[in-house]
Amino acid sequence: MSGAGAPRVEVDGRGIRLAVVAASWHETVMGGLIAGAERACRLAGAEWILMRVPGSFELPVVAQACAPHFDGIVALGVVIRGGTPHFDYVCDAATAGLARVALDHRIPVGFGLLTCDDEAQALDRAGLDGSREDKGAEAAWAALSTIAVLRSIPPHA
Ligand code: DLZ
Repeated sequence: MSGAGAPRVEVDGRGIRLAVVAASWHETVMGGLIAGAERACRLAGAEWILMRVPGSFELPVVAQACAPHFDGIVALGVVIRGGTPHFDYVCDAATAGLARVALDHRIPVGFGLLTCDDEAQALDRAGLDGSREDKGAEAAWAALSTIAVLRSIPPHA
């Protein structure tokens, strides 16, 4: 999937509280993703708290626990393909679990899970100096924008 065509979104996040739930594998990349999400929250005027989980597989359960208490979730993780099918199991479980949290709780979940063939691909998307993309910020903007869309739906539409 190409990152070309990503929208540049201006959002007003004042009064909004996000839970940024971040995995802990691949710490350099995670540092970039977290910094990007926090930068986006700060620019939008939103509040956030950061929660670290061990791996991407643990993102959904903590997102689920946060859902009743926040306006939106930003889920961040990096999974790098190895030589076994483990990659597919972790990616599928994290993706399906986060989508389920969003729908079950009707809460926006910014999807900042990088699923990469190697570390170079992940670094290129981490919002670090020299990265081409900033997926942590994109995930936070997506959550904030979707909160605004949900709030704009007329009650009797
Ligand atoms: C086990 C594992 C492996 C091999 N690779 C990654 C990875 O690249 N990224 C990541 O976020 N987590 C990885 N994990 C850990 C699993 O997500 C999970 O934390 C463990 O299986 C324990 O439940």
